[in-house]
Amino acid sequence: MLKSKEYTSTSLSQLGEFGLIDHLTQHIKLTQKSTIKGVGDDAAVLEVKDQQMVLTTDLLIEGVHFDLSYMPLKHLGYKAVMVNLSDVYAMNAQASQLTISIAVSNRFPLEAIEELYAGIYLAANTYGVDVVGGDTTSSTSGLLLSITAVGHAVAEDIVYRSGAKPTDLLVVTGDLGAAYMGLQILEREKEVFKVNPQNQPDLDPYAYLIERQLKPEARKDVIELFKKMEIVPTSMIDVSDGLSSEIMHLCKASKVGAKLYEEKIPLDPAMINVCEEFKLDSTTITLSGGEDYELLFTLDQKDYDAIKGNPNFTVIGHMTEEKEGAHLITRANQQIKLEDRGWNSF
Ligand code: TPS
Repeated sequence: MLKSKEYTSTSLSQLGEFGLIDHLTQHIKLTQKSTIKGVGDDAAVLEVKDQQMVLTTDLLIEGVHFDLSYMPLKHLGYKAVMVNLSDVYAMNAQASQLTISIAVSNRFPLEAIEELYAGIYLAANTYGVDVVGGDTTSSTSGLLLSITAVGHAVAEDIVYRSGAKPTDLLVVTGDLGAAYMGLQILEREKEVFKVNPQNQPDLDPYAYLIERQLKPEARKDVIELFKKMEIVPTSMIDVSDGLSSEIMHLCKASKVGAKLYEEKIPLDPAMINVCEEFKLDSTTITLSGGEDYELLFTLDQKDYDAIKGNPNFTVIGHMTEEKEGAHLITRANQQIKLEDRGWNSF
């Protein structure tokens, strides 16, 4: 029998997800003329004829990213598409095509897989993208779902993580932390919730939070707003791992610092209530919870008038010189160094 190789042990949890990515990509040298930039943004950017194409992929694993005891398969399909579209929108690009690959054990009957795909197709139709391919195979360890999304934009519109300037405003869409608190409720109840089809979150104090966890929406509307308002953020990222690590990514890529004001972080009242119920600090949850799939971006101050008063946007801070580092300014006016303590796969 073939024996697996013995490895000297460096633990992945010591490295962390981003340490592992840096390690595995450190020697990449781009050889294709069509590749605009290397690994490091929400999506890769390629030049195809005169268009810029963006390309991103995400892998979702049962037991790591989702728990089928409360995640209905239709929602899983929908959410898996959102996770990918959010990465395309984070580049300020329009999404156009998807490929869907699944590995599935024979514990799932056809009807279950049909439900998964009903969610995938619902998301694709709602967001105007085509499913154009994929792969289907068997699995001995539950369900694995890998989606690749393709998008496009003209070169001037593409937004990387690296364009923030020291005086730019730091802006976020929507509200934060609700998806994580939805997860806490679902983990507590461990039963299948049905998201209210009539979208009436006030009927149930938890409905909004559960919906944010089970049926997130990617912010295509925001990308369209940018176009209408004729503004292009200087840098952008989606909030999938938590505000803290996303801000750190922008700072690192742009070589700037940041000041984030605790009192400005947008919270839904239901999120605040449930944090109290769970005795959790709402700011900590927004910093490290993740899965909000909102857009975090930096904006030149001259563009402030365009977003002023628009309920989609909240200015939560501003960028600074790199040497000042990234800090949270608390309600008590204390300055706390931001740490990269978001969701980490390892
Ligand atoms: C059962 N979770 C899953 S993916 C993710 C987070 C915070 C962020 C992005 O992941 N366990 C269960 N369900 C969940 N929703 C979570 C954990 C939380 P990646 O960096 O792998 O793309």
